[in-house]
Amino acid sequence: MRALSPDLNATKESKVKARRTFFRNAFGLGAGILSASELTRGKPTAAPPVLVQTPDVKDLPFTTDNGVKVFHLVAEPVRQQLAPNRTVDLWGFNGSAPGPTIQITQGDRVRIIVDNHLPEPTSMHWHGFEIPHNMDGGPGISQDPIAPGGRFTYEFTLNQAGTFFYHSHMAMQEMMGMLGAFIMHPKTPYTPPVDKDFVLMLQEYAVLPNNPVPNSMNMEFNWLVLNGKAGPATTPLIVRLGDRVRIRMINLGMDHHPIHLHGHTFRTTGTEAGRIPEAVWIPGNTVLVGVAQARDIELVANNPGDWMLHCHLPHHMMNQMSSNVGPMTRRGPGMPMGVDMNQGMGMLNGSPGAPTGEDYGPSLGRGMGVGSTNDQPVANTPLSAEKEDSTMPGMQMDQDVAKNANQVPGFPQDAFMEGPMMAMDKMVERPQNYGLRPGWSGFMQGMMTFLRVLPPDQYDKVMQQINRGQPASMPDMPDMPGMHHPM
Ligand SMILES: [Cu+2]
Repeated sequence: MRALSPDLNATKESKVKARRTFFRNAFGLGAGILSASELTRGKPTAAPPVLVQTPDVKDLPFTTDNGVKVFHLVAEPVRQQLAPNRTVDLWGFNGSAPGPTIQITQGDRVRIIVDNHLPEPTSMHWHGFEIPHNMDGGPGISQDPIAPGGRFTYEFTLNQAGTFFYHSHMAMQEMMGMLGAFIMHPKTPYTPPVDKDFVLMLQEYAVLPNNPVPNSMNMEFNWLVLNGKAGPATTPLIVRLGDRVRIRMINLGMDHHPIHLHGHTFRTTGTEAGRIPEAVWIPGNTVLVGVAQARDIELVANNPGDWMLHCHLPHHMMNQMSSNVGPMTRRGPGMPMGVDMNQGMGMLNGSPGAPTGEDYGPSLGRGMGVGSTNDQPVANTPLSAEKEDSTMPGMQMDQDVAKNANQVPGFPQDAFMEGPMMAMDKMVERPQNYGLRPGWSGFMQGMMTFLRVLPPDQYDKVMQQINRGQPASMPDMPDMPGMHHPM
């Protein structure tokens, strides 16, 4: 039995070692290391596949038992920090949501032990796998649900290749985070080979203010995450100028996400069912990743810069969506409890007659009418300096707005969307962010990250820091030091 843990944050040396171990395991060799030429015998143009990197998510190690790769997944409640000062209670696997990434090679036989540490039954579905029906994880259909405290062992041979995923097949549990990537590397490597291969999982949560548990029934999502992190807490994808890059995106949620990359044209090269033949690769700079779908894109990173990679739905490029919940997102008196619908939820009417008036508690919902006379005073944040000071002590909030701003229909929009005025570079500091333009973090929210295409010297500098393992600092700080106005 040999444990494998390709730790992507490890030193270069240990990474090389892990990669060798991976290939040794992947190709079923107990001893000896195959050279690249041996691996690709008869295919001189093909290099061995690189392991995928899933920023902010670990890989799942495995052991081997008579040639079977054995994985162990634990379904459990997890605490997940989506962004500084926003830690929520999700359900996931092995300590995170999404759960750890599984990487295997086409042809592998795998055994996956699933333990249920949730307070209710669950199931594990292998999305798109061509496996026997009794391994499909359909609760009540192909098997009994896995009882709380129970275990189910799945075992099957995988002859497919591509970007796959696993998820709970209990619908509401999916919306609590229960997803993970399952990458099947092809037996014969794809051509052309890529230098970097990334996985991004797209999820969304509706989290009411002052409440750490997502409302899985809600249709309005205010936290949009990539690999469990919302911008600016997402970890950028780091590539060297000239690299060929693959980015695999997986969507499990209630919305489709048009993912847009700046500065490059890519080809869509794969779906949730595997590789698309090269003759029908589609060029684009935006790819729609629908619910339950995966899309692989590939590009040559030939344009240096810190390029935004993000969902283009405007509401998915924000955090908190405080427009609808007003001052309750702040540290104030908290959510009023035990009052009637009018007083407690602002559902009927009140003073000054705004359904989401400042005096009432929050509700997420459409049509709150930013720009109307009534809603202006409470649109996105308390607009008076006194109110602001009282609700956000310690926060520097210089507001660059015109003197007559309140007379302009439509005001406020982005100036008060918690973005431009709330840069937090220091709070999300990590090696991958090294050298970004000061104040950048005020403009990266929700389903947003970077593809950083770095010239060799900058690339080496960032990689040095990554290899040194400089820790990311994202503390929950009561007074939010480190926040600053970027202007
Ligand atoms: Cu989106």
